[in-house]
Amino acid sequence: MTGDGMAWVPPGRFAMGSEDFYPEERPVHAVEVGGFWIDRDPVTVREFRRFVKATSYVTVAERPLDPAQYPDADPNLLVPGSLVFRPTRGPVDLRDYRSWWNYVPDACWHSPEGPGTDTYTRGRHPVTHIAHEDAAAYAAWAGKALPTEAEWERAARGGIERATYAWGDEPAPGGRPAANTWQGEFPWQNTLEDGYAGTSPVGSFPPNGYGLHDVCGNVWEWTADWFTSDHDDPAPSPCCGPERAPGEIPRRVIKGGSHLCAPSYCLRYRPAARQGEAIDTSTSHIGFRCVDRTAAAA
Ligand SMILES: [Ca+2]
Repeated sequence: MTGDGMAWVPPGRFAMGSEDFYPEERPVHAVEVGGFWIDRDPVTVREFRRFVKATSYVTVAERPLDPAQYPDADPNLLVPGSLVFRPTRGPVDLRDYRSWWNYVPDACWHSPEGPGTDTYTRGRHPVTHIAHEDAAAYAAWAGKALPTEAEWERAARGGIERATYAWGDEPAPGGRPAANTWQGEFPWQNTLEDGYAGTSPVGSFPPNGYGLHDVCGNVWEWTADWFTSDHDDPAPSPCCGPERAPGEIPRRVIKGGSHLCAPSYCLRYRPAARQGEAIDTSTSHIGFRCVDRTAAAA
């Protein structure tokens, strides 16, 4: 399986994090990572369909919700579904994400905008509406694993130390967008300089130094790590799970930003950027890729 669509990331030390953007990325610190293989592209709709056909797997977004688990939720929203982005008609208060995120019943990986939508022309797009356990189930089936945050960030940096982006420090080298992000005023005016309003076929933008596509933009990608508010905050042991307030859904780290990242709102299409995502949440802009730590170097 390795070598086929995967790239080798050599063992080594790298500077993880950034001091220049958001507090959760601080401090920059040296991390040692063993060598591993990683998918060159995010897992696509076509690949995920193969997994579902082989296993009859049902994603979290397709399952009924247990009211006992969501005591504060509106019962009308306790139906299978997922969060779908919809642009607003004009400028809105950027602190209220409910203006552009909509819980859409029956939205899922094969109906990304809800009933009546499909993925027939999006086989090579990254799969979306994937909760953490969906990504982990696919990885196990494929004989792989989800990357740790450090593995993901080292792979995304492509061997360029301390650069802002996966390709260097310039936002758009040669005046051309280097990733599928959001150009214009989020969340209402998308000027589409990169050619894509939503997800884009994997590999539509140049690879980084390790041969990886779409590490910046397109879709956020799940990692195996629990989220902490910064790199000084020790991550809880994976066996114990994260510390959290009662009733709060634990969060894992997602990386890479998405087609919804606009510099004016969320400059997170960078290797150091990170967010905590509730493990049961799926959206139209989160996918994943896998690693293989077991196979030998090429
Ligand atoms: Ca775009």
